[in-house]
Amino acid sequence: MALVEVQVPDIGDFDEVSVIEVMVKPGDTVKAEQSLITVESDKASMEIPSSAAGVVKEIKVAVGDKVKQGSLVLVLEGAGEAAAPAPAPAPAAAAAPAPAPAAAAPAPAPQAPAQGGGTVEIRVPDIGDFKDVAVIEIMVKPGDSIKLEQSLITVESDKASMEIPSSAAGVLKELKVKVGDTVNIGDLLGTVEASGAPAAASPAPAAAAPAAAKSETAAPAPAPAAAPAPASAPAAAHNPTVAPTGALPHASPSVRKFARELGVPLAEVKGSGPKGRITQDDVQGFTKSVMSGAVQTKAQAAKAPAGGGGGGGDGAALGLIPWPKVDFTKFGEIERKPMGRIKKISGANLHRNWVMIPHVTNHDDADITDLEAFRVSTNKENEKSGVKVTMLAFLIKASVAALKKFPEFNASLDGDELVFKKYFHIGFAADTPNGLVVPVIKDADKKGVLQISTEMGELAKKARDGKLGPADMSGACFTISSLGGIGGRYFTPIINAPEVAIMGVCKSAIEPKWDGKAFQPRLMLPLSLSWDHRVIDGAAAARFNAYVGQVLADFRRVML
Ligand code: CAO
Repeated sequence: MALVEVQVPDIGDFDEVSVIEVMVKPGDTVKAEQSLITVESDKASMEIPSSAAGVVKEIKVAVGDKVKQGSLVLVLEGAGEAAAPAPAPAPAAAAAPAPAPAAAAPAPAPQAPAQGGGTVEIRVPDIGDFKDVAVIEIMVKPGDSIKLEQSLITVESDKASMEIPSSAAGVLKELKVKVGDTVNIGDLLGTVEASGAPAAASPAPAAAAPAAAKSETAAPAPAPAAAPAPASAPAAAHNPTVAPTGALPHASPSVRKFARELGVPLAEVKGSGPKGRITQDDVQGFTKSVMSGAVQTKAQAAKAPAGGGGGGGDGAALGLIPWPKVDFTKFGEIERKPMGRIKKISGANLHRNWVMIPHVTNHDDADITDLEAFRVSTNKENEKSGVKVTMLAFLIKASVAALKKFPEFNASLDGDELVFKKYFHIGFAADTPNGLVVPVIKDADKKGVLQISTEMGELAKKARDGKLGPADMSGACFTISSLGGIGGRYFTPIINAPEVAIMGVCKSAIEPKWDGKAFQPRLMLPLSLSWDHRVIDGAAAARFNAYVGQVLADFRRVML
């Protein structure tokens, strides 16, 4: 198989440019003219296309390397097809240097009147084969003193962006373009009251940029003189490009360079410019926010302790506004205490679950009049044994019955698969002095209410004493969070991932219920079922809740 070396073609007047992105890897099949790497100078960036088709055998450059015309980019194997356009960039550019290099680095169009001062027209220089490029950024305003080659505007096509430099030094008198305009070679950008210096400086850009050299005689409209040239073939080799392609942030090369110098992760900066383009001000603003602690970079957030370090860190990663920083002492006396270990751990888990699971909560009521009477009489009978049965134990049994009837509630999401569990371990939220923990009653389907009550008592004590081990708290299929002993009507419990539902229970109360003839005082238990809408449908959730209610209303159903 033939091996083909792909080199950096003629990239204009750039001596050495940095590789900022490598777009292919060994083994990739590339087409002729497919972009391989992105290189960047301080004024422009461009994608370097492949001169042939084939399979990438070896990559000879890495991000950060400096390359120039002729540098070896990679070696292709089995190249056969369409090799013709490949070397084109270099020789073509050599033959007619004007078009392509200009696209890479727009050369200041020489302006005859610049000699010795006077008003100089600044026009769009040769920008390769790009037509109707949009002005996306204006970097100067009338009255500004500008230097020769200072960037005036940034233009952008769908593939490329570049800064257009001034062809003269002086004071900007007039600006003829605005953001959103489209421009072409030779279009008037503005006028400069030349300071006189450009006369001497003039030859510099000419020497630096072949485009300028070519049009030395053209006085008022030098750039259009070069216009026919861009139609020539090598343009593909000279796509100065930025954000719209690949994964690069939407910013001009100089802004990217600025961000790199400061170590700012540009991908995390929100652009305020057109189409979300990141400006130098955005980079500065981001830097200030990070320095003041109002914003964390993703790298900082990754290093921060679980829980998001005060609530602000994760917000930045989610693109949210910073967490409010308040000096509470301004309003009164305060005391600071570190968050406890359990609070930090449970907080981080709750936060993740709340953000990642699309929760819906259904509220319902269960008539537990008869069950409560049974519970009270059972407790009376068992007074001597010391085992006290609470409503929660019945709820655990009722939940098992509902999980059996609705298996998707006894499942977990694992990628594109649902894991259905054939076991029935039920967690219950327990309030402890140190925070919330969830011990688990294992195999609740195989245990009676008395045994469940006994185990719950033991686990709750262990929880309060801070003695629960990991085994006591793992393996739950479904969780019940009961605030019934405390109060409240309904709430929206957060699902304990990777479970897909949780039952919240509040305090029962006697309510008048219509039996068809009269209102009857019934003991009603409020149920709040939160469920993962990725796994469970609303109708199933309503049925599940109703079924739990039916079981609690007539506990004989548990045996069904
Ligand atoms: N309605 C009315 N009264 C209720 C009730 C309900 N739904 N649930 C319990 N009660 C009563 C009990 O009957 C008991 O009364 P008596 O002392 O007169 O018999 C009293 O409230 C206290 O019950 P308890 O709370 O000790 O027992 P429990 O089995 O209901 O709960 C436990 C045990 C460990 C779950 C509980 O102590 C607890 O920690 N609850 C808080 C859970 C929590 O924080 N959840 C929120 C998590 S955030 O999502």
